Amino acid sequence: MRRAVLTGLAVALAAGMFLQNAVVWGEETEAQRDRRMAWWREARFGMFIHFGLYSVAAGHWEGQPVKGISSWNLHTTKAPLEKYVPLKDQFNPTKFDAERIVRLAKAAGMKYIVITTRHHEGFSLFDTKYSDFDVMAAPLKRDLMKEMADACHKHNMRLGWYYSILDWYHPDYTPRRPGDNRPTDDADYGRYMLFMKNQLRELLTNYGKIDVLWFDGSWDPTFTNEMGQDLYDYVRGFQPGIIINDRLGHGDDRPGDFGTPEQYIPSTAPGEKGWETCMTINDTWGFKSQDHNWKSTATLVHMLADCASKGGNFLLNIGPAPDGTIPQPLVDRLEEVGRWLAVNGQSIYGTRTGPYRQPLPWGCTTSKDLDGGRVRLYLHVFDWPKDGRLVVPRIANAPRAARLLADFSQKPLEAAQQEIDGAQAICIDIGPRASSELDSVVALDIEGQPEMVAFRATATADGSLHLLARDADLHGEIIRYDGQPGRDSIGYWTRTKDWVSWPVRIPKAGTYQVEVTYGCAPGNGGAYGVEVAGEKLDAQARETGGWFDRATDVAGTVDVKKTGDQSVAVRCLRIKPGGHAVFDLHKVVLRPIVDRKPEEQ
Ligand code: FHN
Repeated sequence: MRRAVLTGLAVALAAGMFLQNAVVWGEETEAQRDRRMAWWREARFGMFIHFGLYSVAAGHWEGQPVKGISSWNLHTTKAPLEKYVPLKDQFNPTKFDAERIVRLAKAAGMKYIVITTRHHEGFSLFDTKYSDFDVMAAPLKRDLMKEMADACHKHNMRLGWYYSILDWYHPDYTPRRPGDNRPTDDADYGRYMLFMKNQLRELLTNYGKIDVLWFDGSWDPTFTNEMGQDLYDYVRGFQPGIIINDRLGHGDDRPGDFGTPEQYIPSTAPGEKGWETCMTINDTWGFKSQDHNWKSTATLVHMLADCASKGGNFLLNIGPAPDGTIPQPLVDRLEEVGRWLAVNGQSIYGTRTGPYRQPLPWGCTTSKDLDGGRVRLYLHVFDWPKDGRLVVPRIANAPRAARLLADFSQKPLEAAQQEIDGAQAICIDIGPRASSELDSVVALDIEGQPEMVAFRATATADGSLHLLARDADLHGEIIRYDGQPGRDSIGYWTRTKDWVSWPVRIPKAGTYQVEVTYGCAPGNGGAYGVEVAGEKLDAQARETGGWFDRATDVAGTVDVKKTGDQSVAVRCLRIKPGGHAVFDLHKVVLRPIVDRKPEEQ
């Protein structure tokens, strides 16, 4: 009875609200949007919290461990809904302590929190009038979102709501998940949209200021980009300053203020729109008692710096235990990250991308403008050079000052310009020992905006051209450079649309032998193409025993007709069926075989 009345009321209310809040934000200017997002871009680092009935299941079902991410327990097990729903009668996280969580986020140096108000399972962690499947129907009987909102507002912590479009419980949501055989004859997606709008209105009017709306689960075809735009405008109608992610539909033109790469960091800085990598500390969203695969704190700090070096945010996830406490391995790591940020935070917060589009052999860079026209480059040194000399490659600016952020004596470091590999660079004497086991940051002040010396491979004495992974331009989001000692390779080449290129200066026309050095783990490989000044050849990538067990193949020869400034590209043409990557590329060598007169340019 309660539901029927409420549904009817819901339809009237939401329709009314819809009309009242039918605000179209399309006319927001870029400058207005930048102002709205300024705090978020400055923040760089946030806490993600996944909590729900799946936390009670804790990665198990009927006494057996369940593979995959904990938050997908209901989907993975294909459990009948009538067996899953009673989990709510066990949802009693009496030790859930919002104040403690906010204090932990602050100790970690996090500037905002995004928490699941309702995940795909459909269970609402807030007191909602539009569903009986909520925290008030569980033994806990506490509005956890009210507790989170109060604690965040009290401690001046920005707060975001995670809200799932996908719903495995609501009778009006289609398509059904595997194992859910409920008929769909009466399912009405329009009514489901009203249900979501009613809940979103509750979440945006009952809990004070909300800074982020983090939608998720919009991949089913029943949800359209038009619906996404409708929800985007509806949400901003209640809180105009709110920031909304891009999980509101399909394809590149779906609405949203920022991109959301998940469990990976784009290899090169994505476009203008803001972006935020969300990442788990072990392998699962939501508590999973058997998942102890915790990332090291160094890995987490490197990820944070890598995101900032590409102009992105890092949203790091915790999954509270069934009793509401935070597992100690998470607390330990977050507190250690916070101690690092307490010393090096200026190299993350409020920074923008450094002058390099992808990581350098020793780490990555962020930057900030200083007064008087100088620029501060933050050099995040993950791998301390053994000779104590840090090379900042291909930069023409004069160094003005350099120091280690962690050196409280502020002892100036020797920094000088030097030609390296045929291009101007800055060399800094940073001494024999790293200042941090996590990430040693050198602050290098230069005169003026960075003047980068474009890389261009030139021929060695024998006329050959050596193209190394570290000098390649990467094109694509998944492919990435691995600069760890002994690696210097381009990996994660899992898509045919990702490719690499080098600007080169071809000294002479003629036939060049193309030699490719790569590694390829068992079960992988495929076909790749090399293009030299417009001349193409195709070749096969074979297994070499491992990604870093390298082999050098003669891919073939190309008859180069154009000389001077040209380009060399390597593309993945096909990945071996069953494999997931074509190879890890280390270098390409073009070796001249026969001379020819250069063709008219
Ligand atoms: O299915 C969810 C998953 O459980 C988790 O919430 C992540 C976090 O971004 N989003 C979806 C998977 O992309």
